[in-house]
Amino acid sequence: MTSIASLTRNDFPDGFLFGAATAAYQVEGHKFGGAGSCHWDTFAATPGNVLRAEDGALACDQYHRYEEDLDILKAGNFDAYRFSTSWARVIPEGRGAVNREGLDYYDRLTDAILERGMEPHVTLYHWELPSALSDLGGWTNPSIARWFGDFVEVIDDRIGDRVASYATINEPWCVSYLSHLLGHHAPGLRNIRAAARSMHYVLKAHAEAVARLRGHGRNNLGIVLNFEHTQPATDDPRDIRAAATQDATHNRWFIEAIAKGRYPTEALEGLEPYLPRDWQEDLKAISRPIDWLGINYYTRNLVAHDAESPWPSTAPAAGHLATTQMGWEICPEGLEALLLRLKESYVGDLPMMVTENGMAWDDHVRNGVVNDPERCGFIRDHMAAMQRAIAAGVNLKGFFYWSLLDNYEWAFGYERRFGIVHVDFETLKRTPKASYHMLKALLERT
Ligand code: IFM
Repeated sequence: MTSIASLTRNDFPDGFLFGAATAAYQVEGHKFGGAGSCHWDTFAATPGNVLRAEDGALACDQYHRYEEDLDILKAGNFDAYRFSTSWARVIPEGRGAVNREGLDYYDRLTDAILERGMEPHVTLYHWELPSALSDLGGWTNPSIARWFGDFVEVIDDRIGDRVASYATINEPWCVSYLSHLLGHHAPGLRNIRAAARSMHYVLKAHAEAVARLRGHGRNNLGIVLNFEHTQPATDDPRDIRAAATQDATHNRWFIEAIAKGRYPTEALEGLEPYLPRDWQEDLKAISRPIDWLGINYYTRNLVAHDAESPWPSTAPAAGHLATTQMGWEICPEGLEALLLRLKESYVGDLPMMVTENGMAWDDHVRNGVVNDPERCGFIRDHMAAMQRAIAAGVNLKGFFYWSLLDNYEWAFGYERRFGIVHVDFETLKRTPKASYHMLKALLERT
């Protein structure tokens, strides 16, 4: 196998796709183009939720600067752009009237990607729920599946003829558990009943989207799940059990429902009392076949038992690995293990793509350049991990770096920089970082 330092595009299978990803609210500039209020606007406006109460009103202004961003991506020798469509931009009230300007934007963006010889990979929901739907309970309302299906059809009617792949939902764990039990993301609830319901309804919404898009004849449908490498903090059986519980709620809940039509017992232990009545009846639809699986992977998590806390009685424990600006441990071996686990236990030879992987760092422009050797190493190490998984038989078809641009990192505002392209949030000037130039060289076709 090639050494990490000399990896190139040629070390991956023919047709392996290299791209970069962003998401609507994080880059577009939500105040432009007639978008409606979304639950991140109000979450950010609530004291204490978001660093400096920053929101996505301006973000990177990709709404006006998408051509510049796509030129940068193309010049970096990338094959594909992963972007998301904002529900609140396209249907400002969540249901009913469509904002033509919003749809026109995604139409222009899709064409601009294709004109540059790249592939558009679309995520239909990446978190900007229209406030009008949030008022009705958002992801805890059983009707959300139907509302989402209607939105998805509006998008597909306009750009579906040119989309390379669709992901229905980005990171259902974040949409539900992180946002309704841990309260870190909009709508900021800390309520186990809301969490259990949203964990079920987000999967129903996924299933509804798959059904509607199949009805339109689409065969490029997937979902993007976020996984961590979960390990017990010690050999103590209580820590081992805590890690198994966290693995079940974080890593297994969504893939097990989709791939096997069931929820893990270790998660049902705490969540079943709060699931909606007759939840079992939905699992057949939830497990209807998809065409590919998207994997977001960033870190390992050590888990300890917390006797003070009610179920799931887990607490994070400190590890010894190097960390990113997010405090996340860097663990490429976890990605390799995850890809093998998914193949062996869940999806077999179903095509998979790493739809997000990357790191935040406190990057600065100095003398017109940004040196980010830590990120260069991170990318190479994770590429080597993917390569090992491919050599072991994993049907991995692509890799998208998160993110093309520094952008709105949710509760951390604009402080955490994940981009391979630096953004000055005063002037919005883009400066490709050393990691961008490294990838450009690595991806050059020879
Ligand atoms: O910025 C986020 C993205 O929106 C979803 N996946 C994780 C990224 C880094 O936290």
